Amino acid sequence: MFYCPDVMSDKRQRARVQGSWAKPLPKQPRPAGVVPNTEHCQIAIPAPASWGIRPQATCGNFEFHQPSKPNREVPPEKVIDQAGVYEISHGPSGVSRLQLLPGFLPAQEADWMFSKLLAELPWSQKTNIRQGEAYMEPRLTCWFGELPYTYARSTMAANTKWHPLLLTLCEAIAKVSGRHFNSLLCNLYRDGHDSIGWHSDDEASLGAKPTIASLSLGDTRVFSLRKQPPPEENGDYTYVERIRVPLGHGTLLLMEGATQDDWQHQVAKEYHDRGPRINLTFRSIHPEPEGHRPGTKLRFTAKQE
Ligand SMILES: O=C(O)CCC(=O)C(=O)O
Repeated sequence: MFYCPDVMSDKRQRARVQGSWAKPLPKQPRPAGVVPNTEHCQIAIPAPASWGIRPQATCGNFEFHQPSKPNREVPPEKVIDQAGVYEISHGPSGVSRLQLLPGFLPAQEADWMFSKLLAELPWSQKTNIRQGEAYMEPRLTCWFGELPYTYARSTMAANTKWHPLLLTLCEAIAKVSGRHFNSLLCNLYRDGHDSIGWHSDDEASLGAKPTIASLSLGDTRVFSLRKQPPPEENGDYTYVERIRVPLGHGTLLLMEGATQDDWQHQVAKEYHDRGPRINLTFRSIHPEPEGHRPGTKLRFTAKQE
């Protein structure tokens, strides 16, 4: 900021302060940071040197210095919507990998499977605990597996009675992924207002570097991922990388490697018309070590609904 006082403005200033044509103001000590230059201008030196502007010898002759702290840009969100294998990050925990297979189920097969599972699975609304408060999940779920599954301080009892269609799907997915799954969490999003908050599937019972196979049926919803921020960001996700993966009818998504260590995922609410959607997430659950609290996270990321 700089300004050029002249006689008139000096008079105006005196008038405003003390009445018409008052005596000149006594000379004020110069405020810190204001230096007269050789012409009629004064330069107010901004206090922090990091702003990058330095006083110059003559008025109107400024040199721009790049601020020492460059502006940070929020990385643009990436979109994955084509079939393929994507290494989304390489970090100390290893490679995080997504495999997307749109059309894993042909549309007609996906249609009748969706209707059957919607009608025949034992859907219910689970109550979770967050910060000591109970809340209902904004979606319906059911669980199949030899072992109970605990997350968000609430346990889904073991349920060994698999629907025959789910057993067929589990085998088909094991074949394409080369992985064995012993458990399945089913989610039913009744409309766009149902959702699942940011979380990682990193409960100790899933073991290290779990592969999660996610099959979608029904209306398309956006599956979003965001990278875990480095420790110096203190849990601030503002500048992290983000990816969106639209998951349509019959699409299979595999999350592999360090994805659950280094990324979180969610299906956010959508406020325009969305029809029902079923998501089946096949996992492998292991008994938790003796003395280990069920449902404990490998890191402390709880689902935020
Ligand atoms: O509905 C989806 O696509 C994601 C489900 C999910 O994140 C989960 O079950 O942990």
